[in-house]
Amino acid sequence: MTLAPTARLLPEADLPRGADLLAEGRALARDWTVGPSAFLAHVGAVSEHGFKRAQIQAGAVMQHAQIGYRDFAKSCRAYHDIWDGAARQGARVDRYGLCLDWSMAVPLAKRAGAQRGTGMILRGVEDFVALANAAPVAPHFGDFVLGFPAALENTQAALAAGSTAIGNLGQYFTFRVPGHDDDIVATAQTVRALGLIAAQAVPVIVHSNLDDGFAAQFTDLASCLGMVLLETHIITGLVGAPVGHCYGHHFSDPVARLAFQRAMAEVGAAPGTVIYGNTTGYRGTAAANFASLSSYLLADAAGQVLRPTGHAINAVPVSENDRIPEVDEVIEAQVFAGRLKDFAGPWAGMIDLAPVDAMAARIVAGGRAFCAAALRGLAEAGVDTGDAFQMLLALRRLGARRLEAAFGAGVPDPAAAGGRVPVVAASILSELAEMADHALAGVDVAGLDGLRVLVATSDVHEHGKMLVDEILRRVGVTVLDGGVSTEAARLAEQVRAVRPDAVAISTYNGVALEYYQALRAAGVACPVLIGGRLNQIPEGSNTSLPVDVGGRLAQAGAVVCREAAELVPALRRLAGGA
Ligand code: B12
Repeated sequence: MTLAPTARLLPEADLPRGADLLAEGRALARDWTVGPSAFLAHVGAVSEHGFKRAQIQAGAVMQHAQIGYRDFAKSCRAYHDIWDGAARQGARVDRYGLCLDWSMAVPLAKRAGAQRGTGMILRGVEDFVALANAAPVAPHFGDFVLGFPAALENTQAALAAGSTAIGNLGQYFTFRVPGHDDDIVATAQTVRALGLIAAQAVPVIVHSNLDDGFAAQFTDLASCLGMVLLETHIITGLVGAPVGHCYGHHFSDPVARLAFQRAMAEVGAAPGTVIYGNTTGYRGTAAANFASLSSYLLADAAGQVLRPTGHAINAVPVSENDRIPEVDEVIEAQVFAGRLKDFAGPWAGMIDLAPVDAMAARIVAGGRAFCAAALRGLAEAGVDTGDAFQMLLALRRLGARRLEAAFGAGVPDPAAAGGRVPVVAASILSELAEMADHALAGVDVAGLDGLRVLVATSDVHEHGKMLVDEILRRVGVTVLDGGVSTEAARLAEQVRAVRPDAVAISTYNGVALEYYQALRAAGVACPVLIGGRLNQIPEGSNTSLPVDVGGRLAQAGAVVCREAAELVPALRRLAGGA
């Protein structure tokens, strides 16, 4: 398959040149350098890149925790107390992924009007510095820095705070910020920030969480590795900075998880930042989630023992699918990880590496084929593959599905979800199919013929939508695609255009009520079903806790669905059935 020519991919006549943007960023390195860091001083390193290399040599497995509360003082306390609490119980937290709010993607000057999610808001450089030095743990500014309109100013602040791992290139490709969706501005600011990073006197890792990016949508793990290679071409080849990859949220099969780690080792994608916890595996109670935690973390720790890639392991607290975890829960998870590492060496002896390495070899071969085909195809379409700006923008505009269909390593098959038979299938599709089976078990599906439902998401989380789409298709309802990260006003336009019988929204970012009200205000009058994470931090509240808004949504007229199993009965009621 070939791509549309650049005329359609990058039609603007006056796009900036990557080299100029990088030079602008480099020039800022006179004033913006890696600041003093409690972590670097403590471990006696000049950057986390060097620290990771030393840990690889020493055979040590590093630990990563994710934090970021709306209340800034609480975030600072957490930064210290998690490190301290874990250390008192014999575990060492090496790095924190700092979870900024999505409003932080908007430049400070315009941030007041930006829509807020549930994450941490830092008011300026002083906040970055105070937070990142609250304990000797490496600050990894991995969310909402690179990839957005505020990329440059957030990178400056992160560097000043002594951070030497900054991201998130994965988010650049897929995350959209309501009202601030100009991809040229986001790309230009990101390339300037990359120039500043590359010009530092010490190596600063450009972090990319593959699962935040296209890995959540690819159907083939070979395509995920292909992205690693493409991003390395851009960041190391064109920008001149080290890149550190993260993966894990969607990797539920331990064999594929380990195979992917060994595939990364094989292509030299090390040191990586973190192997993120398999958060999509958390669907039950704390007790059930402990089983998922043990399964993925053992594979990750054993992987580092067998073939270290410098990725820290990440024990996600078992409360994560309920709410943002509390400090004591993060400590508990870190202590769990510290102890599990003791078993990883002995357990590694139980692993038969032959099938794992056979899978890794297929991922590597497929990933290389994907990368080579993408570079060739982009060049044929007129993209300058030696220009970081053009490469980033072209990949972002193409999106995961078109990229995989055009350049995937699998054999083309129109019946396959990704347009090709995957070389090594990603597990998310089979997991969603199982969830659909579960949701439809014993449910009366009669009487839905002829219904047309417009399905959309308010943010990047699209598995809820994929599940709803799948269930509706199975019961013969016509699915109209309302898109992903669709702003309420845009969805209302679509409702006017296609006149569905109902709208189904999947929402996760803590904006459920606001989003629903905006839809109604924009004139949507048909029934609206809403599911996902139905919570919100109350406006004006300085607490860190989102509250459930299901009751208020129902009062306002929404059809609130806590489970996918409620979808069909709700539609039957709307259609006048039972
Ligand atoms: C996968 C995931 C991601 C992936 C999404 C990939 C993708 N392309 O979809 C990635 C890694 C990209 C991601 C990113 C983020 N995430 Co996230 N993510 C999750 C996770 C692990 C699973 C959510 C999911 O898709 N589940 C699969 C669905 C099918 O199952 P379910 O959620 O149980 O839904 C059930 C029902 O609710 C129902 N359902 C869902 N929708 C609908 C709709 C209708 C109409 C109906 C009938 C039913 C229905 O179907 C399911 C079966 O019953 C959750 C934690 C968790 N374990 O739940 C966090 C979570 C949703 N994420 C969260 C956050 C904060 C983020 C980020 C903001 C983090 C950050 N700072 O970067 C970003 C989002 C940025 C942005 N711009 O929007 C928070 C939300 C916090 C809140 N609202 O309180 C959660 C809860 C994690 C947490 N505890 O902090 N995330």
